[in-house]
Amino acid sequence: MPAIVILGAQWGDEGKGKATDLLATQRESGGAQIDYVVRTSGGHNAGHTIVVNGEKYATHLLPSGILTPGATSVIANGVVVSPEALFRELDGLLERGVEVADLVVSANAHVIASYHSVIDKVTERFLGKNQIGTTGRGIGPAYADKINRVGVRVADLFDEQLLTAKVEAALDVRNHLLAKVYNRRAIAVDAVVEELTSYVDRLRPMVADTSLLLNTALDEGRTVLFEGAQATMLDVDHGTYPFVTSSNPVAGGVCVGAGVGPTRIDRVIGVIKAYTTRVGSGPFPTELFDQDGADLQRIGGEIGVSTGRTRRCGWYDAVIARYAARVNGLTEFFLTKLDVLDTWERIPVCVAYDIDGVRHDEMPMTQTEFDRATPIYEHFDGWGTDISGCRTFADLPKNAQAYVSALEEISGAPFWGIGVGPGREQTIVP
Ligand code: 2SA
Ligand code: GDP
Ligand code: MG
Repeated sequence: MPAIVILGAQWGDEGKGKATDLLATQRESGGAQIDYVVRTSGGHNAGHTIVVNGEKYATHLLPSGILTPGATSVIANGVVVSPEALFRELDGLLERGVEVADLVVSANAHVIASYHSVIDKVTERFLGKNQIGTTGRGIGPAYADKINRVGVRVADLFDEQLLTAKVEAALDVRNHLLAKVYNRRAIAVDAVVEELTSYVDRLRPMVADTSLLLNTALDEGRTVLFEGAQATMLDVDHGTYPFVTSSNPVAGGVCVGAGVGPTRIDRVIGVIKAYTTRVGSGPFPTELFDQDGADLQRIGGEIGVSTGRTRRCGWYDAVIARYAARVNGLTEFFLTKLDVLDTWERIPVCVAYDIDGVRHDEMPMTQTEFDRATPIYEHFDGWGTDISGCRTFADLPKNAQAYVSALEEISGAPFWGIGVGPGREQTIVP
């Protein structure tokens, strides 16, 4: 299978890092031969956890494939790259003695400078109770510069004169806003240029035309894994706008973000938790405010990998699963964290929404309606045993099998794998 997309089917933190690592390392067990692991959207707002032999690693801007020797990691054009975050993360892995994979960065990727993060935080403060709950990493402001056509791209860093002109153009509007609206000091062009040029020597050997690289690799029959960041419900077009990130984490965004055509993609795997979580503001129909919510949060260890924020928790939402299957054209799901539900006697699953007394089996057309959606639940019997040692579907207790089969039937795509623990090996795959 030459081109595989892995993406988030809910609001993020579904276990994309684990799924990516699993596919990338199946090489050892004679499975998929992954040659490239590619990030195509977002930036260091992502937090992907991988547990190998009990040792925990978190990747943010780097693709999870950085931990797979032999696979090349690629940061493609659709990503917003903070050089500071990039090298901090790389150095963190090197200090831990990790054998990091080769890394290639697109010349066309846009750059995040420290002022983007300042603007992100100031804007959030200004929004007050309407704030998005961003990670404060400067993602939105960097994408805004890109769309406003005043962004700085990685290739610009190697020509100081050009870089200065571009930073000047970007800061012209920004400084006006900072002074007039936010009552803040102007950002100095020289300081930004100095900050960005301090990384060029280290960055230069990594920079390439990643669209050419990836298309050539696919022509040669190599396997490319596109690792999603954030998720479908955080997509700027298809998510819970405006409570979204500023990019397109859906499958279509992968093609734009990598310069690879849709006809080249063979599999699209949606990673989905056996319940739901969300970090940041915005509507969340199955959110729990009771002991069950607190228990899911505690047992699932639901804490943001990048910001340490507590994640909001709720039951599985099959309307969202079907929506994700549709807007991404999913060929399959990877269900994670089934083990977190081990201790519940009865497990509710949202099968449809009630909106103003009307049943909706599909995502409503508008966010105003979604905001008012209340879940219609079906209940399933729990299994009351530790399933973290199960390695085949037949190993699972009968009630766990029934729960998974019921989810599969109502979620819009077949289940390819099931996670029963954070470890690489704690997985049920065909
Ligand atoms: P931003 O910073 O502009 O992308 O924030 C906009 C919204 O997107 C959400 N978002 C995320 N949601 C879940 N996980 C993310 N990554 C980290 C993690 C988050 C963390 O893996 O845990 O550590 O807090 C992520 N990144 C962005 C964000 O919460 C806003 O709702
Ligand atoms: P990502 O952003 O989608 O890569 O997910 P995160 O790494 O932010 O959050 C997922 C969390 O769940 C991490 O702590 C993983 O180690 C953990 N995890 C992934 N799969 C499983 C699973 O099947 N069971 C359990 N218990 N934990 C899992
Ligand atoms: Mg995450």
